[in-house]
Amino acid sequence: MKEYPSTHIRNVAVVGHGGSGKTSLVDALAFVAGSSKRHGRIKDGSSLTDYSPDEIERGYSISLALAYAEWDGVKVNLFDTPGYLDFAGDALAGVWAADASLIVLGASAGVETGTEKVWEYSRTCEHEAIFFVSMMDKEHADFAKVYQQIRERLTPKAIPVEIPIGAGPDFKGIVNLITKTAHLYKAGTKTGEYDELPIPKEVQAEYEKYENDLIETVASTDDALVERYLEGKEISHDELVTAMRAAMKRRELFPVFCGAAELTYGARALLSEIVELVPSPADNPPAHAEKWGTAEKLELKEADDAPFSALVFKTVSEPHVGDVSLFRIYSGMVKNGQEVFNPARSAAEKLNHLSISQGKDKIEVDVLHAGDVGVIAKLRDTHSNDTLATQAVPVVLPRIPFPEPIIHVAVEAKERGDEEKINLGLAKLTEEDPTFHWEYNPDVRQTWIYGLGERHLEVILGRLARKFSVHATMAKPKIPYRETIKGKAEGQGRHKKQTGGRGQFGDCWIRMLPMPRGGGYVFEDQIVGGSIPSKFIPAVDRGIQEAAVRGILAGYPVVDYKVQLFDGSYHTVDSNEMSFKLAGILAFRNVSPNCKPVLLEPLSDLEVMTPEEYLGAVMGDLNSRRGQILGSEPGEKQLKLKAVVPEAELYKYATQLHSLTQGRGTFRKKFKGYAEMPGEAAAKVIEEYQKTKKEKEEEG
Ligand SMILES: Nc1nc2c(ncn2[C@@H]2O[C@H](COP(=O)(O)OP(=O)(O)O)[C@@H](O)[C@H]2O)c(=O)[nH]1
Ligand SMILES: [Mg+2]
Repeated sequence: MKEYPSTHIRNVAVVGHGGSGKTSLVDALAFVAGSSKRHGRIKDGSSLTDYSPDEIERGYSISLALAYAEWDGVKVNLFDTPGYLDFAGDALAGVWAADASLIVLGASAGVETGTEKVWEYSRTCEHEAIFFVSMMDKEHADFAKVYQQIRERLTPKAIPVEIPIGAGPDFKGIVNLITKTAHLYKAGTKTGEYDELPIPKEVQAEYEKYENDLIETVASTDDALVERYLEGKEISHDELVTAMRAAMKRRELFPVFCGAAELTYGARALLSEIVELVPSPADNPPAHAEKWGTAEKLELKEADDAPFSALVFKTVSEPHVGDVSLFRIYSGMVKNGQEVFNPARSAAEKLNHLSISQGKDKIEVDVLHAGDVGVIAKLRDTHSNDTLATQAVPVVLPRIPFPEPIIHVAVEAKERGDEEKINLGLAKLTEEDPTFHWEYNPDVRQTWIYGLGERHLEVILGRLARKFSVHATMAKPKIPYRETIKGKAEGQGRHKKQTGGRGQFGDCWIRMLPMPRGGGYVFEDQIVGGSIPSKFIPAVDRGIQEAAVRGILAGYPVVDYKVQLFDGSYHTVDSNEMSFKLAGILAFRNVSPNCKPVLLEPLSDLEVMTPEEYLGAVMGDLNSRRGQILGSEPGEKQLKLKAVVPEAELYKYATQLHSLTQGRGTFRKKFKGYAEMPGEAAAKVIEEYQKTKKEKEEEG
């Protein structure tokens, strides 16, 4: 493997909606460059970057994967990312760790939800973006339409640099507006070879229009050029490219290219454009880092002579290898076998078998320079989003702001007794996937897993099975209802038992009153004249709390109430703590049903983003989920609808919203608090509880 200095590296994240042709494009780029020896294909499971068993089985990308193409003496690192929102964390990680986004669109599908999402990511990371309209050979391919959609839904600053010759089955080449030449593909070419020709007559008119647009757009980003343009003077190829590079850097211009990746059409031209237009790491401004454990800020030059720093942007577990860390060097260089330091975990790590990745193949290298991307297996204490640095300069880099999980389900062990193993496995999996969380919910005695979508959680359970050999299934999460009281009542709890020798005796009188929501539990000792000796009073309190855990109506913990202990009696010989605790339990059971008990349910604040045309459907659906709509406001491109919805009604909401909005709606959810449950819904929960209770009793 050749050694590539920072100036000869390009880092490009290949992003876009699922099925837009990203993985096929990465394959084509690596293959036509000769860096990958065979042209892998999605169809037969041989693709370069979709190599995990999960991906081959499903036929789409799940994990961020790396490949490279060597072109014109430059190594183009390609980050193939998944398109489905369930795996958006990996798309963000790819965009974050690269220097430019190559946004792939299908020529018939155009801009889709996933395209909007990755566009947002490229904006977050403030780096260059290039559009590639692929699948020009497909039925209904329409370059002009897709370009129009990019302008309307993403950015008016997009501008074609290539246009197709023909479309669908007639797609045969591309015209490059900068070089003013046409590439006509040799039918049946396996490596994207073409004849370079003058502009064919059939696209002459179109060419003139697009070329004019391009020059005008580029010129308008540069004061000196625009003057010359208006005077009608010629603008040279080099001037155009220099101005384009500068405008792309400021995100004032986004070039559009086209082709058909699966046929390798357009792959060679695209590589040349990437090498020419995308900045090398050496062009980047310094990385901002912080000295570990201090507030001291450091600026690290992306150069070999700066202290070493790298971010682990992804951890994957690979069969036969174990955990593999993908990292991007932000400053300094690193040698095979070198010891580095993970400051946040105070761990020294040895970079044995330092490698780069061509899909599943790992190619060992002696050295990696500033800005390059590497892989390393079996780091001991390093996880996704950790920084690797040196003992001498222990810095941490900014962390990737991974999206928060939006859905949760319960998991159940397929085999009894596996619960502990499942929880251990889940804990390990959160280390490799920051968009995945888990917790044990003691209220409902279930393990909950949180993720970005159902597919995401299915994949997690698949990994659990493969990596930890435990099998779990998804179940509906139980709702942690609560109970409370709305009225005031008083009464007695009296425990008396006479068994031969020493008996048991405890007797108390309590009053129960409601507290405001969130007010918690309050116990007031109002005993005067020692009707209960003070040493037994805490026992009454404990008894009440113990009884309250088991509820009044449906077995859920009772919250937000006050108990006043105002009278009682005792026996000098038979009274003890246990008796008074039992008296407390009895008092609670006697009095609480007379205090107008009600069920409380958790509510969530919901923010739904939807295109306006689906607003009616989304609101109707929320109404049927007992949602309270607070209003809607215009967002940047979509409407933002705010509502408060009971958690019990939000099971599988992500799937429903997806189908209501043709995949374009998204939502965020936050726990709001507890509120009284309406009678009808509450009655169902109580009925359910009575039913299971009866079943249990019958079982004995
Ligand atoms: N006709 C045609 N099909 C393509 C092209 N590129 C990809 N495909 C097919 O489209 C599907 C999705 O491609 P893939 O590369 O997995 O898309 P990704 O999800 O964006 O990575 C696969 O079945 C590919 O075989 C293309 O240029 N032309
Ligand atoms: Mg893919």
